[in-house]
Amino acid sequence: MATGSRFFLGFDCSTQGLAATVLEAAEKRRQVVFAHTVEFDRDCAHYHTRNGVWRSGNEVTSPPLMWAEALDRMMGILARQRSFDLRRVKAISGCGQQHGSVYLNPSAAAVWRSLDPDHELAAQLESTLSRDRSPVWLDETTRAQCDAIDAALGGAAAVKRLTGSAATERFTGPQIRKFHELDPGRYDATDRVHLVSSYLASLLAGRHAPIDPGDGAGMNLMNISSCQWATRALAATAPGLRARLPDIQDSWTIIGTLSPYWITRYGFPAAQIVAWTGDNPSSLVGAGLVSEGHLGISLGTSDTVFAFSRGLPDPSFASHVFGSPTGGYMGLVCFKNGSLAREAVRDRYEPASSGRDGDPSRREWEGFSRALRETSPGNHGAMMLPWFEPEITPRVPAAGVHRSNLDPADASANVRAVIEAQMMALANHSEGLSGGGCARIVATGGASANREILQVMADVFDTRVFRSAEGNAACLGAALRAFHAHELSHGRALEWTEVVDGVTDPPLETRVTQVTAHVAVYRDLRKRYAQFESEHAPVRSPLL
Ligand code: ADP
Ligand code: XUL
Repeated sequence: MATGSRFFLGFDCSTQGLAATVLEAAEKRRQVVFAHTVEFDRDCAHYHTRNGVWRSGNEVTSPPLMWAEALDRMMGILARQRSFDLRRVKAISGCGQQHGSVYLNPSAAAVWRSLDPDHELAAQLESTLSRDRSPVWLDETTRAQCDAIDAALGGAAAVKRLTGSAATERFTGPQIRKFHELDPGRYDATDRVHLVSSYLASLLAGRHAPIDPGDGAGMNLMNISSCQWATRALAATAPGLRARLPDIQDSWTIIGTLSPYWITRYGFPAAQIVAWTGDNPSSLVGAGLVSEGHLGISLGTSDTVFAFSRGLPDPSFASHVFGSPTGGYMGLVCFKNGSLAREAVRDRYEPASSGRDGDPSRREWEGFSRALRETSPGNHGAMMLPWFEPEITPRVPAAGVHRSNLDPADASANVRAVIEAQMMALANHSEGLSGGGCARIVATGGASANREILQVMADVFDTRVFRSAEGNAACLGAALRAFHAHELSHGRALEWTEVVDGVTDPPLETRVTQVTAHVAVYRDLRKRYAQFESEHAPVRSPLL
C-alpha cells in the first residue's frame, strides 16, 4: 500500500451475488487491491433462493432484504480485511442487475436515518417495504401490460423511439403496471419505487438516491433523448407514478456521504456516495469500452452484447438503447439462457467432473472445456436451440430445447452445441451493434474465464477476443466511476479514456485469435442457425 493512496469502492448487486472491488489510486498508478463476492444462495441461505431468485410458476422475484443483508455482510468483510486502509476510502459507487424494482412505504427515509448500528441492517428494514418481493429481470409475466403500454403510446416502434426499447416484459414500467393492476391497495401504499441500483445507493447514503440514465433507460419510462422521465410513458403505466419515482440525475452525481450507520457499525469514513447504475452500463466502463468500434460481451447469468455510441443511435442499432454512465449511449441485446443453460448441459453430462488443480471453479468446468477441445467447429452439422427457459432474444415465450442432427445422449456434442448456439445467436442478433465489423471483443462475466468458450466466440465473430482485466467488469466499472466522480467533485474533469487507462486494458495473455478455417465454417452455419431459430421462434425480437 503506497503512502498517500486513496481507495474507491465499487459494488455489483447482480442476480446471484453481491460483489465488491477496491481500487487503489496512488500517485503513479491505479490497481485493484481487493475483490470479493457474497453469494446469495450460499451466504444468505435462509432466504432459500436458487441462483439468487424465487420462482413461482412463471414469476421470478428476489427478496430485497437479501440484497440489504448481503450489503451489510460485505461492508463487514471490507472492514475486517487488511489489503487497504479503510480510513482512506474516498468514494463508493455501484451497479445492480437491471430492471428489478423495490417498493417502499413512506417510513423508509426516516428508518434509514435512525438505523441502530448495533443491529443488522435487514431486520431493521422489514417495516419499510410495501411489497416484500422484487420482480427481477428473469420475470416475463407482463406481456399483457406491454401490449397495453404499446397501444397507449402508438405501438412498439413509437415506444422504442420514446424510451429506447419497445415495451419489454422484464422492464420496470410493465412490472409496475402489473403491480398496480393486481394489487392496487399495496400500490397506493407505495411511496417510492426504486431500482436495485438506486435502492442500494439509498441504503449507503441513508436517503433516497436518484436513478441514473443508464439504469433509468431499462424501465420503459425515460425519454431516451432528454434522459428525463417521459410524462406520456408514466401516464400509460400507472396513476401517480411520477411522485413515486426518484429524480433522474447524471451517473456521476454525488448523492451525499456514507450514512452514520456504516460509519459507527464498521468504522468507515464519511466517503462520498456516487449514483449507482445498471450492471451492463457499468460493464461498459469496467471493460474499458468508452469509445466506439468495440463490442463487450458479458457471460453471466444473462448473456449480453453491448457497445458504446457517442450520439443517440438509430433504432436498428440494438434491441435496447440505454444511457451510458460516461454520457452518450449504449446499445444492448440480452439473452436469458446464459450461464444457467451452460450449467444445465454441464450438470446433465458432467455431474461430478474432477479436474487437475485445486481451483473449484476450474474443476467444475474442466469436463465441459475438454468437450469443447475434443469436438470440432460446426459439430458435424449438429445444432441446438438452448432455450432451457423462455428466451428474450429471440422472444420465445415457453421453454423448449430443440435439437437438429444432435444425439441427446452424446455429451460432448451437446456441450459444443450449446456454446455454438449461444455464440451464433449473440453474433446474429448484434449485427447493428458492430456495424458489420468490430476491432475486438472484450468478454466479461463468470464464463469469460473459460478460454475454450472464448475460442468459439472469436471464430464465430471473426475477431480477436480478450478477457476483461477484472472478471467482473461491472464491479470494476463501479469503482472507476466512484474515482471519476470524486475527481470531478474536486475540480479534476478527467476524460473517460484517462479514467480507464492502465486499469481496464485486457491482459495480452488472455487474447484469443480466430482460426481462419473455423471462421469459414461459422459463416455458413450462422445462416443455418438463423433459419433453425426462425422455425421455432415465430415472434422475432423487434429491432423496429
Ligand atoms: P452474475 O453477475 O449474473 O450473477 P457472473 O458473471 O458472476 O453472474 O457469472 C457466474 C456464472 O459464471 C456461474 O453461474 C457459472 O455458471 C459461470 N462460470 C464460472 N466459471 C466458469 C467457467 N470456467 N466456465 C464456464 N462458466 C463459468
Ligand atoms: C439486461 C438484463 C440483464 C440484467 C441482469 O437488459 O436484463 O443483463 O441486467 O444482469
